[in-house]
Parts: sequence; structure tokens; C-alpha cells
Amino acid sequence: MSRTALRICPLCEATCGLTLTIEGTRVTGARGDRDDVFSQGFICPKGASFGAVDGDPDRLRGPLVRKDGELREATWEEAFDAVAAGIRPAVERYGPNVVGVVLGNPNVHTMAGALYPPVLLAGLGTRSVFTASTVDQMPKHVSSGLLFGDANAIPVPDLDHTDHLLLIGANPLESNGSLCTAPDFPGKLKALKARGGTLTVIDPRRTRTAKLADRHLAIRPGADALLLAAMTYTLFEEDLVDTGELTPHLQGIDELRDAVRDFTPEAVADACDVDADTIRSLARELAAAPTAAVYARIGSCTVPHGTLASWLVDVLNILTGNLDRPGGALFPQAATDRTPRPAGPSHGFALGRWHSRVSRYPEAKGELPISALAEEIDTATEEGEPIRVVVTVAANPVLSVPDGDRLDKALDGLDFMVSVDPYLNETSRHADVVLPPPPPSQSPHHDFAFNTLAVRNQLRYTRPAVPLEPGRMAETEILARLVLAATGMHGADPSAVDDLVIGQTLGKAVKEPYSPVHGRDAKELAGLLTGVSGPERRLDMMLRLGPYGDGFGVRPDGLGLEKLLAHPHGIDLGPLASRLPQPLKTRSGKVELLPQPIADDLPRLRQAMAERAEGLVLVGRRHLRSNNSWMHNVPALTGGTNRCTLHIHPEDAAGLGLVDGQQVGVKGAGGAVTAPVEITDTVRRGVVSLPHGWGHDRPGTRMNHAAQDPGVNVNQLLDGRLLDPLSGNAVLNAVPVELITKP
Ligand SMILES: Nc1nc2c(c(=O)[nH]1)N[C@H]1C(S)=C(S)[C@@H](COP(=O)(O)OP(=O)(O)OC[C@H]3O[C@@H](n4cnc5c(=O)[nH]c(N)nc54)[C@H](O)[C@@H]3O)O[C@H]1N2
Ligand SMILES: Nc1nc2c(c(=O)[nH]1)N[C@H]1C(S)=C(S)[C@@H](COP(=O)(O)OP(=O)(O)OC[C@H]3O[C@@H](n4cnc5c(=O)[nH]c(N)nc54)[C@H](O)[C@@H]3O)O[C@H]1N2
Ligand code: SF4
Ligand SMILES: [Mo]
Repeated sequence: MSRTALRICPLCEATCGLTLTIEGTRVTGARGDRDDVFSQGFICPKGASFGAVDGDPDRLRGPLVRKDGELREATWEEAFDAVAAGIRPAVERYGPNVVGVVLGNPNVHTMAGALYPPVLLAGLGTRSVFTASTVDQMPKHVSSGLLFGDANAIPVPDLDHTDHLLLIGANPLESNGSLCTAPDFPGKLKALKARGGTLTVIDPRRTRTAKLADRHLAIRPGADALLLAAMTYTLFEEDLVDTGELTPHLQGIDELRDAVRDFTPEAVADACDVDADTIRSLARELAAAPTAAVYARIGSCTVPHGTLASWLVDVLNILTGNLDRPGGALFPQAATDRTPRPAGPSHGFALGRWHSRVSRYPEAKGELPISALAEEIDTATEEGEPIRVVVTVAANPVLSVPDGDRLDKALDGLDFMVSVDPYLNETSRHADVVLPPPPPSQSPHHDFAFNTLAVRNQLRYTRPAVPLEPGRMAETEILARLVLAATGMHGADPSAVDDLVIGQTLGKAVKEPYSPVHGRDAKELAGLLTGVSGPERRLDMMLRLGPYGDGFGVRPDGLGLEKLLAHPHGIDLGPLASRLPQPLKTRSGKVELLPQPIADDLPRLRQAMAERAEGLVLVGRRHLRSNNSWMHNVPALTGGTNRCTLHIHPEDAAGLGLVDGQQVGVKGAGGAVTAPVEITDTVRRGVVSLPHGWGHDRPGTRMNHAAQDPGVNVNQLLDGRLLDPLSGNAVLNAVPVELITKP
């Protein structure tokens, strides 16, 4: 007897609604949910393999605790006892900064990851915080923080309505989009073209996305900030600036004009390898389109001028009047967003409030660069104690971060390490305690993060599709118990963590004059919350306090958990709409077009006009049937074109005497790897490409299929010292490498 259940797909940022087929407790099939208010039936090969990902026999079923040097099966009680005993003495003796917390990408794909890590960090009070953001989108957070006063105010291109999309360093036909949650991104690009719109793609590779474009420019890697600066210059020079309704919300436009004065199309053309006329046309087309959006991702962030490029993306949207207007780039409004407060001057955004111990890197958004994790563990300084304890939650930095070999050794030398991870992999193999979450079918789901980045305002919630298997613990409970064990409250009931958050949040809300619950009794409000678990009660609370919420009875038509549960395919909240000035949290209450840290970084960009890498540079790539470092263990998603090969242009290959399939050494500042050559003219001359997330050949892991075709770790080519200085983001693209063709 089979049945079906709904589940939002957690495997990429598109958040498609799936209909799972379930036999007993096993997921045997997955198709797109046609009634889903957002994804309307779309599914990709990863979503279709949900059952295989979910049922992977290599997933750990219970906790592991190291005894006599070996990881052995243990009870949950033993595991949390070991966590408390491993963390507390170090904190008590040396202070909280000796505990490094490492949060990986899947935290934005689970409810647990949204709800508990903030409590862990606040409870521990450690400044040793590292996340996947600094190998990803930290430059965008920093530019948003500086421009808008809020690091999480990220404008999203209005894919469904725009007339012109300038897409930079992103390949949504493989990735399904990022910082732009859009089920069926490929279909939306096709629809844009079908309604007469235009698509321009800037990417050193002729990707599947680029093949769809009206115009593809194979820019020299790392040069996007220069190109965007020259487009900005052109808008000023040709009098194409038209800020329209944004004008009263802007500050610093004259200073901006002065700041880009040197970045003429002629001056940057060589560095970009894009001719000056083309750069001018890009600017003119952007200005002339009825509506347009500039959208940039990984290829624009993980480069030496990541923050400047991210800033210029929004500058162009602003100067052409496209920010905050339908068809342009808008600020989504999620149902769990905080109660909108009245517009006006606010606290602004600060950078560098503290620094890393070893290399003195400034913090950004409360985080230190994850590239510095290894040195913060393995290097003693007079400033303070090195990190002695590491907590990883859904992170595999040994593969995803520069110089994994060094980190591998550093983790080995820790006093204690705990990993919340379903697999024993390159990173978790170092842990003293591994706490495995259940597979996604057994977990509830709501997209706290991605709804704030979605191309349409909507919300969905799915309860576990399959009951928790005996011996399993929900990830929300694992993290709540981890919070308790790490903060000296080991043994308390995990619901204490939720009660604490609920008490604090409601306590604040009743004091806020603009809150719908102003002046009410927080305890009484807490008693009104519904839900079968702590996390559900917290979701209910956020919805009811949020911008569409029922305000605990003030707006009877408003949202709450009960209403959401009554709509299993989700609730549509309409297209993105103009919101300015409300989202602005700058000190001036305006969009600050030329923030000081940006102005201070511009000389470095000016210098880059004259710089040219002599040899080959490396860029990455993603494959539709892959996901960072953890999906190579599913046979249905490996093989075929999803391989760890070095893409190289035919002319570069010929020049070096390379033939297809040949093994070639690749050398970078951090080390060397050997990979098979794949000759293809989809990559431009002077550029080679290797995907990341491979290198599954370390001992002590338990990912049997992945180990059969391990690939190599591209991040071993990096030494971790190349960073975008403002954000601390690792430079993963536009990295100089050398090919070793002789034995
Ligand atoms: N060279 C290069 N390096 C890159 C990139 C690149 O483009 N090029 N991309 C970077 C980017 S954008 C990112 S986001 C990072 C990602 O790097 P990480 O943040 O390290 O993420 P993953 O590699 O996806 O590893 C995720 C870990 O979470 C575990 N996991 C899976 N599901 C769950 C779950 O439900 N709960 C828990 N607790 N754990 C789970 C997996 O087993 C795995 O150990 O990599 C970065 N590294
Ligand atoms: N199938 C699949 N989907 C994924 C993931 C995955 O691993 N696999 N990972 C998820 C994650 S964590 C993220 S962050 C997103 C990322 O989503 P995307 O940003 O769309 O990621 P990529 O497909 O790596 O596309 C980046 C593109 O930038 C190009 N590029 C490299 N350097 C430069 C440069 O200097 N300038 C320009 N203009 N382009 C450059 C590369 O050639 C590549 O085509 O994808 C998510 N979705
Ligand atoms: S596009 Fe992303 S969210 Fe949608 S089915 Fe594929 S992996 Fe899942
Ligand atoms: Mo990412």
C-alpha cells in the first residue's frame, strides 16, 4: 500500500513543492506538486531523486562517540553527555572564543538550522563564528549593509515581469538560482524571451544559461567590478541616469559620479576583455529597457572585488530607476519577517567591530572569514587562545573551503569536536561526537531564509512526511539539546530553548510601539500559540507578529500556523511590490550610494585596470545533478557529464599539447591536484574550470559510492589568503593556476 505526502524540496534554493510516494516508511517516488502555489509542478533531476537522497544507506542512523580513538555507536544520552563534557570545561577555562562554530550551507535548508544556531551563538557568546557565507554571498550582505543599512536586505530580480535581465556570474540552468528563489528559473528565462524581453549573460564560460541569452560576453574572470563601474560611468557620461521615484530616498549621487570618473569603458576594456563599445551598449540597453534588472551571483562574489561588484549591481539598478519597482529588483516581504517598523534613520551597518586573532581579518555580519578557520586553530598568538573546540552543523569545510589539507590537520589537533551531520565525511570524521539528523522525509520544513529572497511572496509548510524512525531524534531537538549542553544547561528539557526564545521575542514585541501586540501581556500571548512542537510554536509566533500576521487577534484575517496548515499547497501573498523607504536601516534613513568603506576600496579597483594574469586562471562550475560536497553518494545523481574534469579551451589544450581524457597536474598557491582534461570551447581561452565538492578519497569516511569516483578537491589549489578585503569572502574564482604537463 502506498500513499502520498507533500514535502518542500530542500536540495537547492528553488524550494519546489514535491509530492512524495511513500511505501511503509520509505520514499519510493517524487514528482512536482502541481497545486503548489509557488512551484506549480516544477521538479528537476535532484528533486526527482529525493527518495534516493533520503534513503541513502550510508546515512548514519544514530549518534557516534569516540572511545579509545574510534567512533562507535552510542546512545543519545551518552552523546550529549560527551558534548557537555567536551565543551564546558574549555569555555570555563579559556572563555567562549575558544569554541569555533562552523555553520554550513544546509542550515538554510532546514527549519532546525534557521531556529537554533542563532540561540547557540548568543548563548555561547563566541566570536569564533564561521559560515559558508564567506565562501559564497558575504560580499552581497556587506554591500546591502552599506547601501541599505541591513545586510539581509537583498534586492531580488523580478524574473516574472522584467523586460531585460543582465545576469552575471550565475548559471541558473544548473544551479536553479541563488539569492533569487525561483522554482523553474529556466522556464522563467524562457518566458522572459517569449514576452519579447532580452537576456544578457556575462560568464567566462558559455554555460547552458549563456546559450539561452540574446548576448553572451565571455568576460575575463574577476573583472566584473570594472565592467560594472564602466557601465555606471557611461550612465553618468551619457546623461542616462534616471532615478525616478527613488530620488527622494537617495544620498550621495554626486559623490558617486566623481568616484567612478576614472572607470571609462576604454580604460577597463583590456582588463575585462570586452570592448568599450560593447560596455557602452550594455549601459544604454539597461537604461532604455522599460524595466530591467541586474542580477549577479557566485562568479561576481567569490572574486577579489566581490563587494565592489555586488555594490555596483545595485548601483546600476538604482541609477536606472529599477530598484524597488516591479520589473526591476525588489525587496521581498516574507511572512516571517519581523514586524515592519516605521521608516526613518536607524542604527546603520558596522564592519570590523572585531578582528580575527591571527591575520586580523575584520568581522563582517558577526562572522570571521571561514578561510581563516585553520589558522585560528593551528596558530598560537599572544592575542589569546587558539580555537580548541569546534562545533560543525551541516558543514564540510575540509572540502568546501581553501586548503582543506591544512584544515584536516588542524581539526585533528583539537581538544574536542562535535558534528551535526547525517554522514561520516571528510570533516565529520574528525569529530569526537557525531549527531546525525533524520533524513528530510522525517523532518518538518519551512523556508525561513529563502522566502526572504523569493521572486514572489508566498509561504508553505510541510510536516514530516514520514514519522520519526525509532532511535532517531528530530534535528530541532538535536540542536536544542546541543544549545543546552554547550551553555551549561545540559539535561534541561529541550523545550526550554523554545520557551526562552518565545519569552524574549514576545517580551520585546509588547514594548514596541508599532507592534500589533503593543501593551499586551507577553505570557498571555505565549499561551495563545498553537503547534505540536517548540519549532511549530515559534513559527506560529513569527507568522502572527509578522507583516501579514493576525497580530494575535488584531487582524482576524491575518496569518498564523493554523491558517497555514489549512493550506497544504501554500499561501500566495502576491508579486513583489515596492517597499522603500521602509526596509532602509541606514543612519541617514536613505540609500547611501557611496559608503566610506566602498570609497576606500575603489583605489584597489583602479589599480586592477592595469593588472592582467599572465597564465591560466581557474573558475568553478556546478552541475545540475550535484550539490556542493554531499550529493556524490547517490548513484542516480553521479556519472554521465557530472564529473570532476578540468575544462580547457581547445586552443589552450593544443598549445600545451594536451589531449582529451589525459591526466594533468594543476598547481596553485595552496597545492596541486591531478584531474582528467576535458577539452571544450564552452570555456574561454586563458581559463580552466574545475567543479568543487569533490575529493572523497580520505580514510575514515563512510560514503561508499562517493569514494568509488572521488574526484579531486579544487580548493586544495588555494591557500586561503586570497580574500575580498571588505567581506572576508574567499576568492574561489579568477585564481591563477599552472598546468603541469611533464612528468
Ligand atoms: N571552489 C569552490 N568552493 C566552493 C564553492 C565554489 O563555487 N567553488 N561554493 C561555495 C558555496 S556557495 C557554498 S554554500 C559552500 C558549501 O559548503 P558547506 O557549507 O560545507 O556545504 P556542503 O558542502 O553542502 O556540505 C554540507 C554538509 O551538511 C551535511 N548535511 C546535509 N543535509 C543535512 C541536514 O539536513 N542536516 C545537517 N545537519 N547536515 C546536513 C552534509 O552531509 C555535509 O556534510 O561551498 C563553497 N565552496
Ligand atoms: N546543481 C547544483 N545546484 C546548486 C548548487 C550545486 O552545487 N549544484 N549549489 C547551490 C549553492 S550553495 C549556490 S551558492 C548556488 C550558486 O548558484 P550560481 O551562482 O548560479 O552558481 P554556478 O553554477 O557556480 O554559476 C557561477 C558562474 O559564474 C561563472 N564565473 C566564474 N568566475 C566568474 C567571473 O569572474 N565573472 C563572471 N561574470 N562569471 C564568473 C562560472 O563560470 C559559473 O558559470 O547554487 C546552488 N544550487
Ligand atoms: S530545482 Fe531545487 S528545489 Fe526544485 S526539485 Fe530541483 S533540487 Fe529540488
Ligand atoms: Mo552557496
